[in-house]
Amino acid sequence: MNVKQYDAIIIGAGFAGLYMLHKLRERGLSARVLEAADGVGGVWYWSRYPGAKCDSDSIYYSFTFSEELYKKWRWKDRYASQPEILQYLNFVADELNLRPDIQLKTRVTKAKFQEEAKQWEISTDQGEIFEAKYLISGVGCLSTTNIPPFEGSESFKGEQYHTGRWPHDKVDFTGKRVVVIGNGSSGVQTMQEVAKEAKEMTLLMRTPHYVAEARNHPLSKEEQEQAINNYKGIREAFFNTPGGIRLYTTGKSATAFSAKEQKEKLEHIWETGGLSLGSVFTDVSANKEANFVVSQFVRDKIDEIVEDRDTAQLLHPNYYITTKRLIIGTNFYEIFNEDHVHLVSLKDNPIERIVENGVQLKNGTVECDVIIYATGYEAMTGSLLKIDIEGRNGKTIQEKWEDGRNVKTYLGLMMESFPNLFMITGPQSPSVLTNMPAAIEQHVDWIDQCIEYLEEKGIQTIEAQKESELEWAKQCDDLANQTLYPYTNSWYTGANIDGEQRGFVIYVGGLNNYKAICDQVAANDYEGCTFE
Ligand code: N01
Repeated sequence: MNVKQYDAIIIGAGFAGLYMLHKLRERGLSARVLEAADGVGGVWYWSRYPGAKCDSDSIYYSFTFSEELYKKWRWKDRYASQPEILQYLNFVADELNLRPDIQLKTRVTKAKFQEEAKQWEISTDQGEIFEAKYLISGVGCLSTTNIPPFEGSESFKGEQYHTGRWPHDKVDFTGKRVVVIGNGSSGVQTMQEVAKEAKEMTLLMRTPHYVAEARNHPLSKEEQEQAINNYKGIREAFFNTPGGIRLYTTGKSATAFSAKEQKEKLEHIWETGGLSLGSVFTDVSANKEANFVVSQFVRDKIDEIVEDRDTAQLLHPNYYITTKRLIIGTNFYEIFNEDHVHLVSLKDNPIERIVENGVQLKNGTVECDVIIYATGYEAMTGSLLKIDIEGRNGKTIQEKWEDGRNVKTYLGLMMESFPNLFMITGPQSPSVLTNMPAAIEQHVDWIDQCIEYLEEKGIQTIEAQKESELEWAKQCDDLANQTLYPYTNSWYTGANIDGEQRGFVIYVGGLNNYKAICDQVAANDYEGCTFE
């Protein structure tokens, strides 16, 4: 078999893979991106559901590593829609002339570390074999879709879609009865659009969630120019804020304000829109009292907006706000005032099976023509675990992480027994708690500098030490335990899949602090790692 040799193989052509490729090529290394889809874009290639948008302000949802590149692009709206983000990533691929080194329609199925040659052998679903010194994962945190194993789904006579694998052609809901399962970010955005067309729309809701107002709007020419002129400020926010983005904050604990002042601050955020309900007070995610103030504010808003008292009550979330990803929507709660929109709580009336004409619940069947699964992802670890990755001594990543139940990494970047394997925004890094392009740039820059170090010193492999993994896991746990996050079952903990807590696999200390730690590790000659 013809084995293709590269310095580095990068998995995935989303934000992460594109920037990694650019950096390694600038360094003079031969690198190839292998991408399963037939276009670049990563999650933004697949998530084409109606209304799909990013909830980071678009002016921050861009690469900042190149001032020239940043200044060449103009975002149309405050929150960029999926087609626009896909357009942006295609623009980046063209501007940086990345396409010659991106191989589409190629899924990596297996990667095996070869002890003697000290390199990775990578196999694809196209029957190809690649060999490379470095293997870099840009598979993303939210790319492997979760479709709950409801019995009978094959018997359904209508149409079925998952938000994360939406067809390229428009789906027409006119005159149809639509059931939506799931009300996370994807479900909320989808429902706002589907409700405009469908004859009937029913949400089957397992957990009510907090939905803040987005206040999306087209960016004026002045706003676009302001962003361009503020390039340095935006880049500065990437690496000097906890979330890689400037959000509104009072800089004080909720307890520093009277009840009236708290309400005024929260009203201001509701009116200006966005994710700042989580940042308005410094202790929303850490202090139960502060958290209650903000969560009660949203429950009160629901009561103000939703006319039917029972429906409003069912929509009341009761977990600590921000411990599941805060959702932003546009007049989301308002749709439940429309006669053709229905809400069914699954709490005491769970889904039993899918039948040929709808979804059978404990208390009866909801008949429909279309089922939309907005049921999320096997988050954080799912996409890596799907690849058969074998490190030293035949040890697989599934074994190392006990099928995702006991994740062990160093800085979320590397693993013991898996030399020269780097993860961009891997588990135990800040990743999904940040503006993703910021986290991605930080990781790619760090990996690139690490590779420079190895190449300059003629080192063949770098690998995390077991002890550094244990210490890192403890540091992540200790930080998480100072917050309210571990109190809630969510995709942050893996509990969205089977209800089983698997541990909190995100570094919650903020991207700014995390970057300082990573930089220190590099400055100390990659302490915590071993070399060969
Ligand atoms: O997925 P989710 P998502 N029976 O996991 C329900 C990013 N994103 O695709 O809460 C019934 O949040 C589940 O119920 P519960 C963003 O980071 C960003 O919406 O587990 N219901 C929940 O309601 C986001 O957080 C953007 O009880 C079931 C829903 O399905 C992340 O992606 C847009 C079920 C899943 O919600 C994931 O969002 C879209 C079952 N068996 C996505 N299993 C923006 O930038 C699951 N559910 C705006």
